[in-house]
Amino acid sequence: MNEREYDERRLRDFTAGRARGFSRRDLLVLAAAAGVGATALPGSARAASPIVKPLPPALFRALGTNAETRWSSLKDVGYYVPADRFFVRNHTTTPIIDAATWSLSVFGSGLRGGPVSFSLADLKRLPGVTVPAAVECAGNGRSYFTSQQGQTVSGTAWTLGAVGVAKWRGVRLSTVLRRAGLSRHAVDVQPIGLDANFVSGGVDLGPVRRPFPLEKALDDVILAYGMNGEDLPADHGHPVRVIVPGWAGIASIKWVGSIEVSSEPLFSPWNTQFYRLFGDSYPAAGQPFDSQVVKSAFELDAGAVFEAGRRTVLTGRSWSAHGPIRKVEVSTDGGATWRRARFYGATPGGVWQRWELDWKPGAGAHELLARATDVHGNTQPDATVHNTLGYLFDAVVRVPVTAT
Ligand SMILES: Nc1nc2c(c(=O)[nH]1)N[C@H]1C(S)=C(S)[C@@H](COP(=O)(O)O)O[C@H]1N2
Ligand SMILES: [Mo]
Repeated sequence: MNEREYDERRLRDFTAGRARGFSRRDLLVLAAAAGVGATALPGSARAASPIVKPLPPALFRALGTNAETRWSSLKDVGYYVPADRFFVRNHTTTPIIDAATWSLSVFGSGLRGGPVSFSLADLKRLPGVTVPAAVECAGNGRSYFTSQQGQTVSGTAWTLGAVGVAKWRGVRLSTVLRRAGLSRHAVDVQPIGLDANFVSGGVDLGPVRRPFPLEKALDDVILAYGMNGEDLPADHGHPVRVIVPGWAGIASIKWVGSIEVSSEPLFSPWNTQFYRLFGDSYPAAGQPFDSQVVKSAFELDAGAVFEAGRRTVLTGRSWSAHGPIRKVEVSTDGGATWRRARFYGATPGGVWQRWELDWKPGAGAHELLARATDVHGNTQPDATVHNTLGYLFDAVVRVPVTAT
């Protein structure tokens, strides 16, 4: 089952009042109780800054509690994005969690018995897997709704730096759920973060959490304790996070402390209020969304300056949640003419494709465009249909550069 089918089924349940965990009534009650503050969580101290790692301007653009990777910092970097430049998307603040005392509680009506707890050592004793996967914010590229399409959207004004591919080390969620004693009646799984509750418009929405179906949980989801051969860093979910390959980044809950396994559908504000397409082109209750869309980025920053008349090599990457990239076309003249980019490098897991193109710019202003197509024929349009929360911007991005 894909994310869209699942979301659509659950939306019908939710609007029909068949919601446990977070119903429409809960939403109204919460809205009425505006002003409730964030609840302190035991065992997780807040750091002074929302992000623990250094954010040098050569590697990141800081955006409130978040930071996006500068694409120029990925030039000459391998397939995987090193942790020192991997984007951070925090609803609140990175919590500092002691791995020695941390434990994961698996609980709920979808288990045969009561809650089962796992220490980090318990998880590391189970068979391990290493999985190349992207984490990409569903709002990646959001700022282009405004700058390219003149539309109003709300949310973090990412350019294209809210994506990264890493080699995640961990244990399959299926292994952990089976150990915990999965019942035949289990349908939904919802990991819950240990970071502070998220408060939106004065309403305490509780801990960051989002459900997915058991089918996905048993397919390719992992509980990761390693990233690119190191322990998971604080900002990316230390000691353990969920990785849900191909799904919107919000599914990959960081600092996971518990996982509910339910015999009934589960809901959270992160699949009813957020991470849904709202706007003139969509149903009033919002349209659930599928996995991430096709995107391309040059490994440079807007406004980059080249030497006029000198041959250079433009590089970039393209990716699609639906499968490997088949071709990438690049324009250096604002979309008037297109050339096929050359692919290079290994592509473990087919998560993204690196490419390059020779270019000898004349003096003056130029506009660079890259358009990818995946093996299923999904490609990038000239414009993305507007949605108010600015998700899933898949249109071709126009990058201004100059040569002098
Ligand atoms: N507990 C928790 N998990 C979370 C989040 C969060 O704020 N809290 N943000 C989510 C979102 S919206 C995204 S896009 C990814 C970002 O992962 P990263 O910060 O490791 O890049 O984490 C997801 N998991
Ligand atoms: Mo996100």
